[in-house]
Amino acid sequence: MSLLSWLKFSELGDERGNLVALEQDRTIPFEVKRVYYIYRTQPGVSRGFHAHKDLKQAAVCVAGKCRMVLDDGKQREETWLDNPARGLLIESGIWREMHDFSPDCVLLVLANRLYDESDYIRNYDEFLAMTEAMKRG
Ligand code: T46
Repeated sequence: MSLLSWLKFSELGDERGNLVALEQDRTIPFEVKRVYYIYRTQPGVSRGFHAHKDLKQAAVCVAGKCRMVLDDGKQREETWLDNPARGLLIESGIWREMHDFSPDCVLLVLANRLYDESDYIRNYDEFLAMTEAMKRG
């Protein structure tokens, strides 16, 4: 099964331009407790390199583009985030990396929990051990 789960947002466009509305439990399939955005990423910088123990997120590039890599410990998939009308759903227990940010990239992320550093797994070997432990139950 693909790790790439997309949310398609309606573009409420008219002659003035476009508008996308993101609503909890409607366009976004979870309770939205936190919103953050990543912008002015410096050339050549990659971000992420961690997983979350218990966090759902939806990531949408509202301007520009970046390349998102998702990894569940068994398979690794990547995609470009380059469409403000399309969000990528990222479930718990998924390693993520973001690469190749365009200079104008604004990556908007909605999350179902408040920030909690203890929810992060920032070591890849530790992440693999966690996915193995989950498989064993
Ligand atoms: C994720 C990817 C897509 C906070 O204080 N509050 C926050 O809500 C966030 C997201 C971060 N921070 C602090 C923690 C670090 O000191 O901001 C600093 C940068 O965070 P981090 O290095 O984790 O940023 P990224 O771009 O590697 O990862 C972020 C999110 O942290 C992460 O949850 O899934 O974007």
